[in-house]
Amino acid sequence: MKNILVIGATGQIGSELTMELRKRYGNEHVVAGYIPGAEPKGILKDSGPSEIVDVTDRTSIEAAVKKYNIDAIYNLAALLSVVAESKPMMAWRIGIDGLWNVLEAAREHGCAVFTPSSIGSFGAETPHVKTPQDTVQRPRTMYGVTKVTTELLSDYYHTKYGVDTRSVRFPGIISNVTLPGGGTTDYAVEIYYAAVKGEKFVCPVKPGTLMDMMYMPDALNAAISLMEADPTRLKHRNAFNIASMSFGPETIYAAIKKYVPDFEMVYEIDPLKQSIADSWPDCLDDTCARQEWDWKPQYDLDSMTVDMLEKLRAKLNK
Ligand code: AKB
Repeated sequence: MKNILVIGATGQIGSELTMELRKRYGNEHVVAGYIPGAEPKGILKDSGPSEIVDVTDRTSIEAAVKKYNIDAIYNLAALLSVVAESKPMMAWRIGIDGLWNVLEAAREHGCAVFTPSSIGSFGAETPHVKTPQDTVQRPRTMYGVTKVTTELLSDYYHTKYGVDTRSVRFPGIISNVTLPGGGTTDYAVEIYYAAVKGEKFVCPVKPGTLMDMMYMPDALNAAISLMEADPTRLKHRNAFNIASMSFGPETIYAAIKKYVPDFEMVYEIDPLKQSIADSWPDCLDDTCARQEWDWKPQYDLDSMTVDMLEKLRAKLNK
């Protein structure tokens, strides 16, 4: 990979992925693609090139690809699961019409493409414990529908046109830089902010609601390692199960309380979030990722909690 375009570079994953890619490949080789209203700021803006790239506008993608001689695209434009339920057509337009634009630009200009899938690509009929790599995918959310379609369309472009498409199924991503917006797993980020601010946390899902989660450094490493993996070893492409930790709200609360003893949490269930969470797996089996490209996470719940609390205390001056 020589020149990389990140579409959605100011979002939760994009803002940190862009910086990590710049660290690894050189600042000038990684272009931050953003839409008006979500301009890059601070170090993200100052450390390298940025360009308006709207995933729903193919000409803006092609212009950036040509201008910077791009050979790999990380396509992170998407609406998260909860917000996609209130804007299903927009979720499709960004997730799928947008993906089509990216894949066409990639086909024409010889780019590799990473477009994340999610644990949301599974549904109620999927085996929930140690969910296999290849299994039932019948989600009933618009987010899930777009993620399954993302996987299929990306595989189609690989087999039909030879476009080098690769992807992982991200769990809930926990980070301390940019907040997620409108996901089912957002509570696992918000709980840390509440703990550091000294606020009582109101949890939107019931105790015992297990979902896969991952600390941002492992998520970034997964995306970049997969894109660098030897293609001859890849039996799968779109998309690999990856996993590092799975917990319910009572477990993350206990992990935080160990370091913030007077932290309090109450439950106020959000029926939409609860029903989406109930339809998702408890924990994925990531054997194929481990075998085909040596996936190995670094963080568990405790080491993530220590790091999150330290980083957020510094960020929030607490
Ligand atoms: C969401 O909750 O919508 C996302 C996801 C798990 O894909 N964080």
